[in-house]
Amino acid sequence: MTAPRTALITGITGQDGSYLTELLLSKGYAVHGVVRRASLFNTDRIDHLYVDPHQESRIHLHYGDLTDSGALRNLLEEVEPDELYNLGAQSHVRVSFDQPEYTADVVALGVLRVLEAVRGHQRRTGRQVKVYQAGSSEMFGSAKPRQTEATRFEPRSPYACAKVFAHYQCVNHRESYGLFIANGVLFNHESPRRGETFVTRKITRAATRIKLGLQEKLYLGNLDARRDWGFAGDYVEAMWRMLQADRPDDYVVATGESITIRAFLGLVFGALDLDWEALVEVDPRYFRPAEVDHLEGDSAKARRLLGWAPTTDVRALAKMMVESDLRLAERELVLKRSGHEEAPRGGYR
Ligand code: NAP
Ligand code: F7E
Repeated sequence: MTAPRTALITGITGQDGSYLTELLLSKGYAVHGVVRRASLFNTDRIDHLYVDPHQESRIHLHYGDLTDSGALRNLLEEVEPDELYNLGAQSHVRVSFDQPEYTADVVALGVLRVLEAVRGHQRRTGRQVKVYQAGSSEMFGSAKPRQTEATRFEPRSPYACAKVFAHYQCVNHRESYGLFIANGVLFNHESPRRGETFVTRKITRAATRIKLGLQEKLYLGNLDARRDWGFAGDYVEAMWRMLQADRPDDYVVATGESITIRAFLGLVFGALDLDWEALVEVDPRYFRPAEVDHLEGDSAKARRLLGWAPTTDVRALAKMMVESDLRLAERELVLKRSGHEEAPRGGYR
């Protein structure tokens, strides 16, 4: 019997980290994840997978941070992963304008720290560690759609600039040292586990709360941007496939369909028999110093070489998120009626 493969995931507590962990566990992997120390529990998305560390478990959590190269090096020595998925990031584009230096530290230099740790580990042990780097369609910025692997990067935010640095650093380590590093250039992907300050989840949370009388209005920024929204569960499958390929490469992962925020509002509020135009207001505080107007990806290469295809279009995605957030709002309503009202959490970005 062959030993189970071992994966190390940075960003395991995030949206993608949780879906990827489920996928890898279902394939028999032992999964190790890097968790940041926080003053409150921050493992909500993986708590259903995590078993008490005192029992036999295939998921193991370690404290670490992408700003701490010593901790990353030690983790590689301790875990000896076959595959490393680098998903950790300050991933909010608007916040990256407020915290550009921190964003660059984590999103750009953090990747360099991971790559150097992998290079050192491979040199010392002779073991290959395959690396997946979580690149983003934000790197395309103002480039004309449809964007492909051949499209020039024209980043429009500190986040996107940092991801471009990370992308080329990966290409450089691949070419200079022969490491197995795949860059995924993933377009927006969402789910019921999406962070509540990203626009799709902000909309499904608010619409379902409005439906149950828990909230009156929704305040948003630019409604005209177009995004190519897919389902996160499909996109982690593409990440895994990139590391099973014969050789490392770069791949665009997208559905190929884009719609505006307005159209997404129509899908979500329409599903709840609500008129979004009467319930949504534009608040300039959510505008960005520079906007990315239109992202729409062509994932023909991933479809051809990885056999990957999305299973969920934006309409099915909106429905899935509405159904999940409706259940959440219903629970909130029960709590409110029993006198346990929670203060609504409003992301100010
Ligand atoms: P997410 O939900 O924001 O999760 C980000 C993860 O990174 C969290 O686990 C977070 O930990 C962790 N993290 C943040 N700062 C860190 C640090 N200094 N050191 C170590 N870990 C850190 O993001 P996601 O949507 O799952 O996205 C996963 C990756 O794909 C990110 O790199 C993102 O930039 C990229 N990406 C996402 C999309 C998308 O549409 N979702 C598209 C393209 C690329 P905490 O839980 O403690 O905050
Ligand atoms: O914004 C507009 C906003 O924050 C989408 C990250 O996962 O995907 C994500 O980045 C659009 C933008 O995602 C609000 O101006 C309007 O045009 O949901 P978002 P994003 O910026 O596309 C990429 C691929 C990543 O890599 C990132 O990590 O929606 N918008 N009103 C708003 N956006 C937010 N957040 N909040 C609003 O109120």
